[in-house]
Amino acid sequence: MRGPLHRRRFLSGLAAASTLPLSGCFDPLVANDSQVRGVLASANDLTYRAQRLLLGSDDLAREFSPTEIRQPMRPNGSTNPQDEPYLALARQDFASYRLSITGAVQRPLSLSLVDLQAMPARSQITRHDCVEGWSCIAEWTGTPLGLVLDRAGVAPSARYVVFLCFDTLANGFAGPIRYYESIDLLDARHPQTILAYGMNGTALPVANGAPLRVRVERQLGYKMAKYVRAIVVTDSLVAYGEGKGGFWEDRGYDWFAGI
Ligand SMILES: Nc1nc2c(c(=O)[nH]1)N[C@H]1C(S)=C(S)[C@@H](COP(=O)(O)O)O[C@H]1N2
Ligand SMILES: [Mo]
Repeated sequence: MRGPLHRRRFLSGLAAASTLPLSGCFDPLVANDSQVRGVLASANDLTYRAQRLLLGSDDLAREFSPTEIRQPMRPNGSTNPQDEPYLALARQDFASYRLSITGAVQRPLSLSLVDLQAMPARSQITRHDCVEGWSCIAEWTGTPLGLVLDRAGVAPSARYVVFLCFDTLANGFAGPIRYYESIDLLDARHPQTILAYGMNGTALPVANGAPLRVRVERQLGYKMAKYVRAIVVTDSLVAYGEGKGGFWEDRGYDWFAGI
């Protein structure tokens, strides 16, 4: 059972959305050219520093009213992971799911959905902007990531939070790779950054990242990891993927995808 949201999930017409035609975030900049990469990397660094200067760390993304919910919440990227560990959990409606929180923390954690739902929850109606140029508005419910981090006790040396996902994506030249993402601790502790288990009053649908996905409301869609299986707190991103901090970042997208 996935908590009080569970009984309402079938009332939602959202399941139909998973049959919509899908497209990935295909990137014309996949160039391996190191010069292109170097320019992108320094531009990214500039963007990050400029935006960090301009954005107060607690400025909120706009929140909408229930009548403004713009649906369907179009599923994108992975929408139906076929990885066996994921399928095994899904078959039991994620009853034995555990989120692990490890790395630079004083108390590594392993939390069930019930554990997460027993913590204070936050709901917010926000706009999701995909880098491909479409957006949706949905209500998200989940546990503030900051509370989970406090429970684990983040070490002073830590700078980033890495999200490791269940879903494997095909990747032409380097073989299949699991989706992953990362954000800095400022965004991780932002009041609207939540580990969402609910969407529009129902349990989070598989297409949108069940059982748990990240909402980082001031950033683009690809930052919002779905199918999160583990969180690692760290001072460096080099050990993950190709070292750029995320599946799409490794393919040329900005790490700091502020909107
Ligand atoms: N694990 C995982 N998370 C992911 C993706 C993915 O393919 N796998 N796609 C990203 C992209 S590009 C977008 S726009 C959003 C889509 O979220 P949605 O399916 O709820 O619309 O999820 C992001 N998080
Ligand atoms: Mo996206």
